[in-house]
Amino acid sequence: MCGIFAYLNYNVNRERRHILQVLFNGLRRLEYRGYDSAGISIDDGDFSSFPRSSSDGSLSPPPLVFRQEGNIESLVKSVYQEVVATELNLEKSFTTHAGIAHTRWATHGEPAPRNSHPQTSGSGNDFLVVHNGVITNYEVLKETLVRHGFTFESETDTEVIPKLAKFVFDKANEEGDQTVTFSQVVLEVMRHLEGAYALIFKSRHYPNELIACKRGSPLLLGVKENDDVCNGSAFHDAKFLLQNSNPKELFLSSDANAIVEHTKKVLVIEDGEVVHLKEGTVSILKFNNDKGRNGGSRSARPASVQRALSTLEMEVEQINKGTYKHYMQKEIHEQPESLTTTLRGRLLRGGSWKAKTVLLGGLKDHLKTIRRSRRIVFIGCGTSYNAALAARPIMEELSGVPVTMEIASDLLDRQGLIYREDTVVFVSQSGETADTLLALEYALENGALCVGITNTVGSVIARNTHCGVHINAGCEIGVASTKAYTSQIAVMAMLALAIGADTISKQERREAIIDGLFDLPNKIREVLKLDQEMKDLAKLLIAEQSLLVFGRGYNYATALEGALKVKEVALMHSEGILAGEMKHGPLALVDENLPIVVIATRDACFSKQQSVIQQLRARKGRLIVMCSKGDAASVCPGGGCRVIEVPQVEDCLQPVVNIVPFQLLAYHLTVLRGYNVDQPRNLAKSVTTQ
Ligand code: UD2
Ligand code: GLU
Ligand code: MG
Repeated sequence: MCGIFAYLNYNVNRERRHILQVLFNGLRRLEYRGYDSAGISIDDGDFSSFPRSSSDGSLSPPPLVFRQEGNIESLVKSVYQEVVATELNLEKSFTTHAGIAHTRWATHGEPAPRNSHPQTSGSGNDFLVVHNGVITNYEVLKETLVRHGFTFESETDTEVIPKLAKFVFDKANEEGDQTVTFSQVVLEVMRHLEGAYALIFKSRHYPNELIACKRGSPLLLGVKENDDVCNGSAFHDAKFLLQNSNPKELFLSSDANAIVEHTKKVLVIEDGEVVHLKEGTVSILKFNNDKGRNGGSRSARPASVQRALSTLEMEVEQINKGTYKHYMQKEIHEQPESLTTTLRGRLLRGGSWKAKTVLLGGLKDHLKTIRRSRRIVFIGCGTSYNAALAARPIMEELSGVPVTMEIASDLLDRQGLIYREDTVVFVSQSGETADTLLALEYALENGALCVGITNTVGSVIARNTHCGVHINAGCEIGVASTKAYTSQIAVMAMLALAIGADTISKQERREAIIDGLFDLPNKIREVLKLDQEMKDLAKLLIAEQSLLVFGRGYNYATALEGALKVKEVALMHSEGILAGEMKHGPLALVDENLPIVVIATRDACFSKQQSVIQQLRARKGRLIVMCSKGDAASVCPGGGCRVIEVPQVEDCLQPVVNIVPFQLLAYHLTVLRGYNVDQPRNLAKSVTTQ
């Protein structure tokens, strides 16, 4: 769920101080994902002076483990305090060393040092494990291990893993197999684990080695070879890279963010693979008979696999805040650029500049099937669901196919109906949202055509869908999604254009939308000028308990997403309401105190929204009206309500513009109220557990 980082320097001299810095910086790169505690493990002595020990572990000293509740800086502080107290030598140099680190987002057991990772096999730290995800069968495993004499000190599901590793290792040794390898131990452990996980193992029995494996949760390996010592062409041979014993530094992480500053050469570890880092080589074993992330019997023997490295397309600058105070602020303001990259290469004006079309490379072979489908189903959670909702009207209009909406968890709870004739569109920024992923497995089982819309190339959803579109919004770090939302809507509008591209009668409408898309980045630049105005509004609302947002039609989604932003970062109750439902309940709340935003930009619903405003004013509602430029007088005749004027765009693209003032409002409210903008309380960036 949260973050994993590991650093192995092989035949490269590194002082302990440096190793600690690399591990801490790795954790800082994962910080944005939200976490409640952190921990690391490094070696006490230099393992290279110890031969591989026997099961009693008497030869090599146990690795050191540091764990803290709270933020990374408190871990850093406590580690340096320990260093002083125990006179640990920071200048001590290691030619080879394997260190692991973790940020935890508690699922089992409260945030506390004993529940933080690395979790251990026992007092000698024979096996240490960092884990992202959830082990669903930990209770049975725990019972068995307790029967074999293990005592547990945490409430985590994770603790069974290092203990199981020790159990397997000890058993092999008792049976006289002193040659059992680290990967054999882990493969045996993995056979018993059910659930979703990314794991790194460190062991005093296997000094300077690490094992990484995963099922469901993401994990990458970064490889940095020392160019000075590598010669010529061999260096460029990816397979060779994984197998030579040149000096090198290896990084493992759940997130490319923590790797990109060291190297761009990566291996995206796949489900079921056991990646063994040993003596400068990387070997991979895999179960052939993989039954998917929920486990199941895997009787087949693991086979060794060859994989080539790929190159990360990310730039280090993308993960820095630049001149901004917060990632959320940076990401709001970079929307003209993120939308430009989303649209790049996908809007065509034809040779004559007349035939305007959309080209989505990932979909062109599937459009016929999509057009023939009986239904289009959008599936997402949170902001991604809202983005799909914003695109629903234009999708129905242009495709002529009915579109239904599903919140992923609800579809799974109901085991709702999905048919072979359906096209199911999965929307997820990270491409690893647990509920969306499970809904994908469910839709695949039911034979539907599965389309992904994600921001993360190589993510599980991108890989497991039949086809899809990357939104290319660039790395989004703020937990509250902003630029991914606007890019998702832009992509789904293009999806609607591509699906509907063969209907002559709608050619004019389509061209107007394409023109609108071309101009969208400019319009976003314009609406961003409302920054100060939204800050002023935030000052007015700072002490409010609640904020209602009324929208309808294209902007029903804006009401939901605007309220979600305010809720998730500013920690203020806020509710998005379909204006058509006003008289069926919400109207009872209206008085002169409760602030209400009404979205009344120009579209087919405009006159209905005007009447909503009148009815709210008749009840002395405290109104803030969002309208198209120049419409202040018509939405609020006689004055008396606060007005936010936004540039008008093609109706179906208006949600992209309209959400921006809400993002700014939520941002300023959060800062003014003194809350953490980038890591809102209790939330994580990508929700990889159910
Ligand atoms: C591809 C390249 C892009 C550039 C461009 C040139 C990638 C990732 N993209 O962009 O760098 O070279 O071609 O025309 O190499 N997919 C899924 N599920 C998803 C998302 C994507 O299956 O959730 C598939 C999609 O069907 C396609 C591939 O991934 O086969 C790449 O998708 P894309 O949106 O990046 O494709 P495109 O043509 O815009
Ligand atoms: N389920 C584990 C725990 O609660 C790991 C959580 C995580 O992914 O951070 O400790
Ligand atoms: Mg979200």
